[in-house]
Amino acid sequence: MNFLPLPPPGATPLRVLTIAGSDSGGGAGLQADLRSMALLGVHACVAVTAVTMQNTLGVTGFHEVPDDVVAGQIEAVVTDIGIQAAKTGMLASSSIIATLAATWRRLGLTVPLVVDPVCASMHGDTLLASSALDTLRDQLFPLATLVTPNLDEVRVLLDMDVVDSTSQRAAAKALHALGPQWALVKGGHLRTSDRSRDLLYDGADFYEFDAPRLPVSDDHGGGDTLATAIACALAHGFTVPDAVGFGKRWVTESLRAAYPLGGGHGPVSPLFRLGS
Ligand code: PXL
Repeated sequence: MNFLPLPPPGATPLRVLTIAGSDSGGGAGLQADLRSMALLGVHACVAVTAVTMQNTLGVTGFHEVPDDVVAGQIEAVVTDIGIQAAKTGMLASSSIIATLAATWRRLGLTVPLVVDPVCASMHGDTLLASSALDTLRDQLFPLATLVTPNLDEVRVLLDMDVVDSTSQRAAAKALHALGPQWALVKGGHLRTSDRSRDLLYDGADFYEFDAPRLPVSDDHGGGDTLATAIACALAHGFTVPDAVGFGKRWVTESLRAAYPLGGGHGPVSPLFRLGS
């Protein structure tokens, strides 16, 4: 596959900020984001929102980072290092989301923002308080260049069940109506198809991204890896459809390279990029 161009040694790379939670097991969350960013030749900056206690079997709990510390990390990064794109993952609470939205506006940020609306882990453990859903929809979605829910998140956010391509289109329209410039409804969890079809919508046109459904149970961190690769491509100046196409290829190859770990679900692995 064609990768993003790597910066020559010694040259300052593009910078992408991940605003996300830590996964102690190293499979998902900001650890997944950092892996993909490094392998895509991007300098990763981080605003940690929460520290989860988890392994491959599940999340046993998490500690939220105070709102002012989340805001302080973002401000420290953008006022010195500068960023060309940002992405969000686990945001934990309503007040962290409100703080992020206010900080984004206060700093006058205009770079692309990819919002991966993480609500729960793959085991169903809560990563976002249900009281935070209104704040996410009302305050963060309107700031987003792109929102990337999976079908479980569509159900929680829109109260819609996606079962086929018609309902996937309806969900993309409903999601776009909440204010992001682009909406991507990921079809990977639609187990009735042997394809994984993601649908992108900008209020006018639909774009479909298709890949084979891989029989992989080690898929921890797949959504994070997709959103991160999209953010890195946007930092390079890709259009949103081209960035999503690149992200889809990146996560598909990372799924092929996923490895078993612990007693549960292992992570997708962008280490394929290093070759063998
Ligand atoms: O994959 C979504 C995700 C994001 N961030 C953190 C997570 C998970 C899933 O478990 O733990 C911290």
